[in-house]
Amino acid sequence: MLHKVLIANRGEIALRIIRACRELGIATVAVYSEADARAPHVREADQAVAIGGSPSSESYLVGERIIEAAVRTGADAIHPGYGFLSEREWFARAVRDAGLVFIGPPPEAIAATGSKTAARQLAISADVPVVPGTTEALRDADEARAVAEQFGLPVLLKAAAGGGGKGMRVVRAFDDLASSLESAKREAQNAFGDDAVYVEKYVEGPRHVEIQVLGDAHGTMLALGERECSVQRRHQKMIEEAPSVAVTPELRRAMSDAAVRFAKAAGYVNAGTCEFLLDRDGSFYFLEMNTRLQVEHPVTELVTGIDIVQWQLRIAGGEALPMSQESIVPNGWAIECRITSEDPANNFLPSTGVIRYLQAPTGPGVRWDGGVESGSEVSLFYDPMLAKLIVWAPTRDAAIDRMHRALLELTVDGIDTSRDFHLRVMEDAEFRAGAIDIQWLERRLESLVAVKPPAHVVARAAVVAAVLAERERAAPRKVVVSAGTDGGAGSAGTRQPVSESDWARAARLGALR
Ligand code: MV4
Repeated sequence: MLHKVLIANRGEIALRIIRACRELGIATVAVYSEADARAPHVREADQAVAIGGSPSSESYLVGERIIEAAVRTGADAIHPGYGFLSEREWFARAVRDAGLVFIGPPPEAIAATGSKTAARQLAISADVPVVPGTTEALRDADEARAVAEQFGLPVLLKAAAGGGGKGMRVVRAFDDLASSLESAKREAQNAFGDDAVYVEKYVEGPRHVEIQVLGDAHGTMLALGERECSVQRRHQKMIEEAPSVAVTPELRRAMSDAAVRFAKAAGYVNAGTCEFLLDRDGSFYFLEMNTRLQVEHPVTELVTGIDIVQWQLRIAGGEALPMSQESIVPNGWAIECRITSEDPANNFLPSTGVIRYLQAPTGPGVRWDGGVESGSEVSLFYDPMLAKLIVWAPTRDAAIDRMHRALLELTVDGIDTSRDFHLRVMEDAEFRAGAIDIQWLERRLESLVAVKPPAHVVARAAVVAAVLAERERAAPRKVVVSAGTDGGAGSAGTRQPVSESDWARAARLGALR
């Protein structure tokens, strides 16, 4: 049983972990950088320790200072959240060496899954399907050519130390092999300090489907079903859902069994995720294991009813999982939209500034996992994800409708966000049909961000906005109208791009006068 947990993270995930601790009667210690001195996670924890300057290299990435803070405050465990130190083998080891519990897998399991080539070998040994290819780094271009001839083009060169698509090259012609290998090796060396590159057959147009696993220290390993994560841009996921339209109960069982076999072979304990490519023909291939709590864990929580973060804490405290695999069946549908401080209309350029006003959606089936509030300053020091908006409904159609409704309720004033982009996705016919793959978003992006309100709506709303601007002077921040950057007739003094749904809402509000 844990008594006090230090949370080595910030933002929404720090708050998520504080909430789980509080529900279990565990005391919490936050750590914070200079920029985060007034952040919500600092206020919500029972104690807080300043650990350094604003750049994460001076604070959230300084393992020894974080461990020191845990020892000093009498914490018995550290939860790393995601990102930062969460998948660093040395940190998990250092936490253990300091006599503390690392709330995550043993360092040996992080090591066993860290290299992609080693993970592929482990998968093969556990009878888990991988994409045809090599399990060793390529020696030279001649070997690359021989392998490509064996599997057929196109092939994908991948960095063994890889992640996030760095050091990856699709090769569609034999003549390009040598130069692609050179550039992949150079990029891998720069990104990871390791130029090992191997080769796989390239799978065209697959989905990214991952399986959440949860294992205790007593030999039980459970699969909590899949998440569909194909809606991503430049290897950044934007929308996730559970379950996946492409996964039948039979496929779920097969993928779940494969994930459990892999996790057991890796000596895994605690929450982890096996990533797969799901081909159009229904075959699936193991890609890699993420040895942390993931951003998108809430969609799994909502369809399984299992609180993954609570179980991370209980497992770290030595408890055994009481559920049976057969009892874990997804119920209904959950969707998550990542609300980021990026401007979709401007190539997702990061937006900074003070959040003048924030209104989070509420109501039936809505969950807001946020890390900011009205008055928060959004800087370039950290990840642009401000919050996750997650909904649950009995069916996928109802979940999409609910997400659209919740997004309409969301107001973030003062900075640009991805909100309008998410509204457009919820309105998209292909998305509603579930016809998505890992390239879908990039194909569709232009039409998703280019939507402009019809002229008659703008004309009507211009009048309404003037009324609301007047009302805002009377009751500041109760009503906020988004208006175009051109300072057009409808401007209420904000700089947020406007969607037609904003105008429609402004018109509705105006009609109440
Ligand atoms: C692939 C692939 C197609 N074929 N492997 C990208 C990041 C890394 N984790 C694995 N990735 C891919 N591996 C083969 N053999 C396509 C991708 C890929 C991808 C995978 C998951 C989610 C988004 C993606 C976007 C582009 C490419």
